[in-house]
Amino acid sequence: MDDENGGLVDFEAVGEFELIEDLRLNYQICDSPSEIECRAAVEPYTPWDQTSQTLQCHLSFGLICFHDDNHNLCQNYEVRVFCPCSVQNVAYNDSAEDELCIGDDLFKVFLSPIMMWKSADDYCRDQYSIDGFDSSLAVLEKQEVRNTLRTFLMSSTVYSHPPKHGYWIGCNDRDIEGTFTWTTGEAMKTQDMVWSSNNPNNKVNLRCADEDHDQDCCQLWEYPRTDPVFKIDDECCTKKKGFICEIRGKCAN
Ligand SMILES: [Ca+2]
Ligand SMILES: [Ca+2]
Ligand SMILES: [Ca+2]
Repeated sequence: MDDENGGLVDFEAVGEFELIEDLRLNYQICDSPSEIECRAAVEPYTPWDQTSQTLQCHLSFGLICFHDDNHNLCQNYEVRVFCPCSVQNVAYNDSAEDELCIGDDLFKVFLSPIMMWKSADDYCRDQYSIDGFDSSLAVLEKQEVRNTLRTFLMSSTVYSHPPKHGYWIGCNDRDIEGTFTWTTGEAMKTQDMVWSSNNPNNKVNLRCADEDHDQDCCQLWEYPRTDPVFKIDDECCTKKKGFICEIRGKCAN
């Protein structure tokens, strides 16, 4: 529930909610989980009941934190549930990925591990800039690339509903607000149709840990949630998401 368009009720204004019944909409969770773990995203090694905040964490409902109980701001919390061994418990393993060639370039789509934008770009460069190939988070300047990737995501039951509701791709406006550039350094041409409606909106959210708390990094966004079309959206760079790497020239010949 940490996305920007939560629904009809603005739950974010009231608190932080990670309800199991809501998580079931996007994650495969067994019918009878045996255990739950809650933790603050910024303090992952502190047990939830030893943080300075007042919240509830229970297997019967998930996690509830009201801003009113916490000086008007709950931290961002994460939950996970455990299932008995005989039951498949999670949909995403440590490196759920698929890949496809578009033209000469190879695109690798990662559901997990989820990472912040910069870490994801570093990962693409570190893992795949070998044998003379150049790699980074994916550049979607070409319409053919954009639409092939969107069609791939939309047509897959698993990839159409990624954890954290989007995939990092290789553009941002961190240097000059409102001017987006690709990871290759080339400018992103202004084409309204490539953006999700009402975006880029540079939405400010105090829970975004970035400087200015605004939105400077690009994702292919799972929106609308029921039938996502994966257009481009600007998002808080320090959120952790799946991502798409591009290895340029890998598919030539
Ligand atoms: Ca900014
Ligand atoms: Ca921005
Ligand atoms: Ca946005």
